[in-house]
Amino acid sequence: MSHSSHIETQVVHAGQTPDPATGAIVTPIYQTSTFVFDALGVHKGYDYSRTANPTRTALERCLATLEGGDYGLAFASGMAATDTIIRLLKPGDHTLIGADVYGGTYRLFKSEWERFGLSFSVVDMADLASIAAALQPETRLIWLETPTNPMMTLADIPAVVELAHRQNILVCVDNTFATPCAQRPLELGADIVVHSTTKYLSGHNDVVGGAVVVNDAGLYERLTFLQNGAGAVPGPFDCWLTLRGLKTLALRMQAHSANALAVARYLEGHPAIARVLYPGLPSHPQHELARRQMALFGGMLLVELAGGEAAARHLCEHTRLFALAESLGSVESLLELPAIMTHASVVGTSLEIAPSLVRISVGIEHADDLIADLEQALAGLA
Ligand code: P1T
Repeated sequence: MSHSSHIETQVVHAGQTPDPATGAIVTPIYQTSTFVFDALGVHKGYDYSRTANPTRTALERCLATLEGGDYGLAFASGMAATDTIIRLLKPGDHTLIGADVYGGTYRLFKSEWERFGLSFSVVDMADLASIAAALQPETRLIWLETPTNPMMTLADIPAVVELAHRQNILVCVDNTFATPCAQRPLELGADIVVHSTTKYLSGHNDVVGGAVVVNDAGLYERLTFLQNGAGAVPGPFDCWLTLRGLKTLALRMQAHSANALAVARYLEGHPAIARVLYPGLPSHPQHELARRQMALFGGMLLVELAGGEAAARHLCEHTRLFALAESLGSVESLLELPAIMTHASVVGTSLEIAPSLVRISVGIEHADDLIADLEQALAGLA
């Protein structure tokens, strides 16, 4: 599959050819841990499924193509992918992370990686001057989420890359919220793309997974060593489910984005809502950057309830269609209170999320039904 074909075509075909043994059009689930050698030192390209498995290879090639990259690696979760990237660093190295990265990413920096001599600073990635001021001689990595989880803040990827590359600093972009349908960070100059494939890429709330995509052969070699060496790999069935979900990614992202815009506009006009943060709304402080950098604005939004924490809790507990749950990016609409759910691990730090904020993952149901559900849930508050 060439990188020049359209993403609607790539999601269906990239990395996948009819099965050489049977002609099966769908890549089979190669549910095997080991592969028989033809002779000593001679095999058909696979020897052990921690190292490589054909279902995983298909997924890895598909992910690489979608991100416009040369090399893809699949992991057992988004956090396993993140942890593997951090292992590229050595004691004494310094990383910049955004002011509202996913709580689990912050938690590992604070409670684990710091213990191994990896220091980090938290910066507002929307502000280039803050990034420049936070750089140290030891800085080796800038970790961006754009849009961020959950504040929906954007980082100007090419501008950050320009700053970073002057000092040989790697730029890693967590592209989970945007997906390659909306934004391809490698094409904007980033060195590494990371995903929780648990979210939009698999898209159906039925599998946990992660991915890394790079262009540099040396980085790929190191990451492959770590993927095999530490072994946080996904099983063949999980890879197959992710490939299955990916086939409709382009269609789903159109639906997520259209629904999210409709919901965002509705909520922006509701008296119980003090603020809506959605990159597709002209009121988003970085709407111009969003238009420049993103082909779609995605399905995630954040709302602040005028009535504070009590109102936010009320909304979370009174929807019927939107399910109260962690995670995001699936066909089903979800909502949650980051302060006590996904981002509980940053309570008491400068990254704390206000309890009046509700994160909404808009699914692909009919927009009118979603708005009617929010209407009835907010009725008691307006
Ligand atoms: O859950 P896992 O597949 O390990 O991915 C971690 C992760 C990484 N990056 C981002 C931007 C994420 O949102 C996540 C997981 N986030 C949630 C579970 C959540 O509800 O926000």
